Amino acid sequence: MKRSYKDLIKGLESNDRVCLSKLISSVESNTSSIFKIVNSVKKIPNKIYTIGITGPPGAGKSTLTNQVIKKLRALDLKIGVVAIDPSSPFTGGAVLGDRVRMQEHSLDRSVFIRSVGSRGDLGGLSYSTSSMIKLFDIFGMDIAIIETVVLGQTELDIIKISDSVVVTLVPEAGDSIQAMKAGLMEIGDIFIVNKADRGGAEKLAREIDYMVSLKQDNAQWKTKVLTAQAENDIGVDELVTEIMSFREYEESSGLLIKKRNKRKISELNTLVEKRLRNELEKTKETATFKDMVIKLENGLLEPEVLVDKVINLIKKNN
Ligand SMILES: Nc1nc2c(ncn2[C@@H]2O[C@H](COP(=O)(O)OP(=O)(O)O)[C@@H](O)[C@H]2O)c(=O)[nH]1
Ligand SMILES: [Mg+2]
Repeated sequence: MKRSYKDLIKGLESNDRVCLSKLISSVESNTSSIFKIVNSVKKIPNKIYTIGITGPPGAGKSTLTNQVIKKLRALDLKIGVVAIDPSSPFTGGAVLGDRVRMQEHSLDRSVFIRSVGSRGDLGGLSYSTSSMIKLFDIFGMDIAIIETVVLGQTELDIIKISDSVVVTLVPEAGDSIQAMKAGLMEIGDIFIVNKADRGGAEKLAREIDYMVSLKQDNAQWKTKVLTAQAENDIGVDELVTEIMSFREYEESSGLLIKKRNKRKISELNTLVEKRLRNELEKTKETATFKDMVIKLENGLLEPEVLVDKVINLIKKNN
């Protein structure tokens, strides 16, 4: 039997994983379904803390995410993961890789992992990811992890949803340059040079440390650059400790509230703009609007005069 939205939302609020899964699919396939959900829940807890793990493809983000989940589970935290690879299609190897690398948590009732492929529309993807985090929050998760590739400026929006951003790099030639080009140097709160077993990690870590220090003379938070071997569980404890201390800093300094409020305002702006554009499109179909266009074309009315009339028409139609 198909369950109604009302039932699904009730289930979500009472910790039903099937309902969480169904609602996640629903915001994934139709971004506007989050409106119905948010409007029907009693309260959004706003308790979840979001960690973004990003970097170039193959840097070991999924391996690292898997290890971080393990450490957080040891602290008895409930975790929701969204693993995104915008550069590969849904059935691509990367998504499969994510699944395989995080499979050990598939039986853990306190971990929920969703892999998301590309739909080509990064704006939509960042919106549906933020909706998924809201669902995790309502469900009662403590931590959300977003794993995503960043190759250029356009992917940065997805990671900006995070409360802290971990940039993962590897000691391969050119990685630091790529990080700079993609804007990763600006968004990282913590940097981690993975695959330290290959050598060259310390050197890259020092380079990044230097680059980060250049833009950080007066900052209260000193961005750390760590090295790790995700595969061998080396350096992951240090990473988790660092994430926790960054969170503490954000909370005690008021930075977290400031960041979240800024995000809410920008989300509101985007939603209002989108809604207004839709309303305008609808209004354009009305006879009154078409009549105005004819008058405009015949030189009977000027655009400056019509603006207010169009606005009034939109208002009247609502
Ligand atoms: N040598 C080495 N390989 C690693 C390490 N961590 C991950 N890998 C490997 O790097 C490859 C890509 O890892 P994956 O986690 O899928 O990277 P992602 O694309 O960034 O998510 C896999 O074959 C991993 O086994 C590490 O510390 N050292
Ligand atoms: Mg991955």
